[in-house]
Amino acid sequence: MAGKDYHHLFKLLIIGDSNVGKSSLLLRFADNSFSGSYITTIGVDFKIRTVDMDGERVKLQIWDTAGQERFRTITSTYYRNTHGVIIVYDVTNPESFVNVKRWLNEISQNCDSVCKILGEFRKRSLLLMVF
Ligand SMILES: Nc1nc2c(ncn2[C@@H]2O[C@H](COP(=O)(O)OP(=O)(O)OP(=O)(O)O)[C@@H](O)[C@H]2O)c(=O)[nH]1
Ligand SMILES: [Mg+2]
Repeated sequence: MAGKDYHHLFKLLIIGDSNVGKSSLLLRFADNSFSGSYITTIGVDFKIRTVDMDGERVKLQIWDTAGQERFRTITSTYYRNTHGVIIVYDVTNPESFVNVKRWLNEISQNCDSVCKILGEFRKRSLLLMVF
């Protein structure tokens, strides 16, 4: 780790429909905070959190994309060199779950080989991790 403050660096990408809680998930994970007001993400944003795992420092660089269709061209360029993609949907919005299929297609078009894990994360949002 000479010259670096971590042993491993992983780049993750968060995708999913607009207004499902992507930015809120990241805000909670990186800063442990929450805001009830909705400010749509313009293009792409990112946050960093370093976690300790088995004595190793793992730096997570997490990119939060805009769900709105009009930003799709910008956000699709962020799949490059990504180690994992997190698809988020809102359990109170069935359409956002139906659209998970579209997001999976988006991943297939932009990433080479991926394996998928579906896991429940918390009350409102579910995560589909694609590595
Ligand atoms: N009740 C409730 N509201 C939530 C939860 N997570 C997010 N919200 C609210 O849902 C709204 C949208 O959240 P965002 O995190 O901005 O959604 P987003 O997916 O980043 O949306 P885009 O940036 O437009 O793609 C905000 O008003 C949040 O406060 C949750 O777990 N429970
Ligand atoms: Mg957002």
